[in-house]
Amino acid sequence: MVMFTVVRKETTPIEGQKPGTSGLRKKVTVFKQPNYLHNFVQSTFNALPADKVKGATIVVSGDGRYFSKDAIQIIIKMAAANGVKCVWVGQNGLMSTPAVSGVIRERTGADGSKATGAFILTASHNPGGPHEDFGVKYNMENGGPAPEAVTDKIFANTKIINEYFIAEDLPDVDISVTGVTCCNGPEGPFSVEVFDSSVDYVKLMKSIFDFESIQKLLSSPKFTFCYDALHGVAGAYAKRIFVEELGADESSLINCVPKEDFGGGHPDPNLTYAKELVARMGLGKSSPQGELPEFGAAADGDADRNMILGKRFFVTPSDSVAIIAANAVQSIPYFASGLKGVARSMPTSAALDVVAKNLNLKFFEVPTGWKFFGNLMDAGLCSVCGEESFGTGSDHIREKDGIWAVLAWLSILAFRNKDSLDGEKLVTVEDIVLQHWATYGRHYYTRYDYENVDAGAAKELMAQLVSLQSSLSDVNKMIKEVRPEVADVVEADEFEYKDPVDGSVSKHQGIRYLFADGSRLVFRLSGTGSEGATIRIYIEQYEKDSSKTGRDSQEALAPLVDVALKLSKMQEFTGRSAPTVIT
Ligand code: G16
Repeated sequence: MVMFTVVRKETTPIEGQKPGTSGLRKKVTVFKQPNYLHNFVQSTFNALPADKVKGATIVVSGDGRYFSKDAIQIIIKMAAANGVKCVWVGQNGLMSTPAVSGVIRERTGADGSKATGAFILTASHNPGGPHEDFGVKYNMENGGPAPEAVTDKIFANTKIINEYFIAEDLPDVDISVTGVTCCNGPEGPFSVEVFDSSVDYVKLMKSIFDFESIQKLLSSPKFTFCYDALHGVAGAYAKRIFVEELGADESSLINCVPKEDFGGGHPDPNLTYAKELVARMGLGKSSPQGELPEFGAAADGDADRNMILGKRFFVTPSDSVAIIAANAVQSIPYFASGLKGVARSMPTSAALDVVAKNLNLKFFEVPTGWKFFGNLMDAGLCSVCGEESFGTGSDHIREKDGIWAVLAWLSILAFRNKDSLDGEKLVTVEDIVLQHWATYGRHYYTRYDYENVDAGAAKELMAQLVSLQSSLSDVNKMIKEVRPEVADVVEADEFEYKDPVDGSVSKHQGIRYLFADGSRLVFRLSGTGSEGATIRIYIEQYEKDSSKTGRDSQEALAPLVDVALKLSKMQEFTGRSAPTVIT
């Protein structure tokens, strides 16, 4: 058996290792700097309780982006040197973020152990490759992202670190084949188990959804389907689930081979970056040849995000979570006994609020960041949650789950069509959304992103928006100058959240302007970029009158957009005359 020794290496703090909304995300060139990854990993080990490291089992895997394979070997060696007993790795280093969460919660190792946490190597929807992004985040024993108390501690540790530990003489583990590699170190046995995580994930999905009814839908000649993994890790699960388990045609899958650089694309499932799917679904500029698929969906790099499309129809993520919540009990066996509650992030539209009110469900509004949902779920307060940023999920794990969201929609479609599969016409995605609006009203919604803006300018813009909040009469005067038809602002603040479970308080979670007619403008700086700053403007307007819910959303929201640009002085501060992405 291989023996290894532990080496103590001296190091010095490296600036800028503050985890963002979801882990530390930087350019690969930054991560490759001497000791950069080592410092962050050691700072993480030092931030955890000793028993979650010494003698523990941890998961190390990710979306397979460039630099993952090197990073996995480094983390295995550092784990061994820090007294971890076993490291679980997905075959070829691949494991989607939701699959990692499921593995932590559900899997039992060959030696009967359970994992206490995971290093997830991903920068999510950011591009990959030698000059693009890499990322590391740590998930806890509940399967969810480390809470702020832990990420703050990790950051504090990065500022004082002076040593790290590594088993330099431990040979690289072949992560391309499944199996267990055992070795011995100064503190006893250490092993690395490589396995195919799609087996565990399929089992989990089968315990939630009625695969038989989805299979019936997919086998109907009237139902056509298209899934785009944008060359992210979702591809590793899509074939197993959609083709092998549910009988979809292999041609339904596009870009489903995971690639280190996502095929040179931007693995972000939105109308701008999921170009091929958008064109296939008839939402592009030119009309595609032949019949359009009935249902389309895309995932991001680490497969926790999703975009849902119908034929020539886009479902906003805010509507998607509301529709899933409204239909979950009838359509998805996992929820048959009812929902414990629902939750959304603050900038997400209030479509879910209306469902919660109508169905008399507990409802929570949390800051942006999936970690905030975890506490609610652990306390049994929330079953379904979602975010405007293409994240939807449930308490089956503690991450958002892209494939789960697709299966949820397929379940709703299967339920709605259970008696019409042989009939004339299927109930479509668009039908379901229109019926939803007719029942609950429509929240017109759009998000404007200004990417890679000068960080100083972005800060000044935000500070200006905060100072403006001290005089609503000035604000309303400015609004009347640009768009007299827009309602008055009646309240303006910075969103602050007190976690109802542990009482922790998160401040400065977005600047809000709330209007008399229920419309909202929200301004935030993204916490997931790797360079410069990204300013997000979230624009929302509620329409209850069902004769007015069919407008084009950009047209309906144009007055509020003008107001947002005026209040923020966007062009003045950033020099930008248009956003980088509109969703
Ligand atoms: C992460 C978080 C989400 C958040 C999203 C965007 O997702 O888990 O909760 O909504 O970032 O955050 P921001 O607006 O700060 O960029 P992911 O998919 O990037 O891990």
